[in-house]
Amino acid sequence: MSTPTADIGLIGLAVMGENLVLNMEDHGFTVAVYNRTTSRVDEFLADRAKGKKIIGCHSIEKLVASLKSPRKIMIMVKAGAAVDAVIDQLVPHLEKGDILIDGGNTHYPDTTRRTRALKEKGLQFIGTGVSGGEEGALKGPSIMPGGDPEAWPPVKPIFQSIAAKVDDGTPCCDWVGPEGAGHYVKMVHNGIEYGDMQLICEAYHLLHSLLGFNAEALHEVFDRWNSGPLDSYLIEITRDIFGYRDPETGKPMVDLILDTAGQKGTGKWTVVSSADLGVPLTLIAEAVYARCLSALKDERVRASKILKGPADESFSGNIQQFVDDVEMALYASKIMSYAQGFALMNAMAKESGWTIDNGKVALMWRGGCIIRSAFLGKIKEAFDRTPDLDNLMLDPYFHHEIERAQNGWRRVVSVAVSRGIPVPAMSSALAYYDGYRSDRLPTNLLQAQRDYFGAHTYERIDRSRGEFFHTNWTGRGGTTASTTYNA
Ligand code: 2AM
Repeated sequence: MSTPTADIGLIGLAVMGENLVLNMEDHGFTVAVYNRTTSRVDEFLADRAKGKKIIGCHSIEKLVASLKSPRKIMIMVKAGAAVDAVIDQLVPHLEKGDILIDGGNTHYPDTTRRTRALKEKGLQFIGTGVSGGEEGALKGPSIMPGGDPEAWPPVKPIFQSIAAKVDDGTPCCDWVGPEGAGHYVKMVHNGIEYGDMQLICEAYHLLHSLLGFNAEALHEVFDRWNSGPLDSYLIEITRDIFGYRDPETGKPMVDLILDTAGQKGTGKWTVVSSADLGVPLTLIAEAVYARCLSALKDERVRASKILKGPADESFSGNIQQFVDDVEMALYASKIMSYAQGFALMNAMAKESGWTIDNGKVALMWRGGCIIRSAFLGKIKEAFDRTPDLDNLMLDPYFHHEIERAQNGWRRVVSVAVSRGIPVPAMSSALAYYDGYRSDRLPTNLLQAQRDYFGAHTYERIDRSRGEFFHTNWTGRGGTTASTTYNA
């Protein structure tokens, strides 16, 4: 058999897989490729891979035999059972020290399970988030690898060379942490993406429905916002969407699109994890539920004929001031969303015994991925100043920014409430802010209620923490506290 020449192998030639292969080849790596339906391999070799250092393989054996040692094989197949199936096919052909990399949108517990199982077989596993869509995969994605740390040094030069780069050339790819940490961070990235998109949609709703801005005016507003603190990929594409007209009808395309959203599950996973860990992730949760509500299209159409809103749904005020206020509401809410997302990652790291460096994560998200923005550069700076920052809001830069934005933010939420425009993400973000900055919440009453009906006990403000009390509120119940009950 000839000497193996490939630096890395890739299995799964759907668009993301193909684009990653071309990106790797473009950076000087020889890539061996395999796909279950082998005609895909031939089509790829005859078309986009033609004349490149790409070795087409019709079997797993051939792929493995083409690879230099330690073998590095990236799996880009459908998340779930397909990944396990491919791993099972590969394992008998591998040697100790070989490295498998799952680059799909895998749920992080699966990555933890696979990392442990392969370690027992002497194999090294990486589960990596890859963000940036098809174009990112080709030109420079954000890459978030986690798993077996021993696997990282051999993979690092390949991943860091194909990743997006920030202005000073730093790659948007670094080691995230052990086990499922990489896929966890990618999941939170997707949750934050849900939040960012929902906030933009709420801003659009206000400007369009309340102020009557058409697509052309919206295009201008988003163009302006893109040169301020909201400067980001999502604001930029939103601007371009408003500028796009349907070639058939000549109407703004956005006006012709049905208002029901789909979702693949990563937003939901993020919210479920936040509930498991007891970390408020209110804005992303609202973003997930806003999609669910949008999907009830027929029900909403029926309800719209029955349920009345406020008598006055018009806007009376300074339009330019309100547009600026909406920008500030979007900005401040976005700060809340990222504050919650990073707090969630802190909690998960603590729970799992992982170390997740928030500054590195911000840098990985700074370029290449869907949520890339100038704002993430500021977040990186905040974590550089205080690596163990409890909450982004406490960083001096961000707390000044919130101060600057909050009057506009409050005006927008109150106008939206009084005029009947739903702004679930902006308003829940504000409630989180007001809750987080409260030294006393009404939870004293909640504790009294819990103690009243369930003898769940409470602590007192005039006694030391950790001392628990129970009151016989009615004079009828016993004095026994339900100390074993902990909900
Ligand atoms: P296919 O072309 O043979 O369908 C995205 O669906 C990618 O995942 C495709 O490359 C697809 O291969 C691959 N894929 C899906 N399920 C698979 C499985 N069980 N085994 C191997 N590859 C799979």
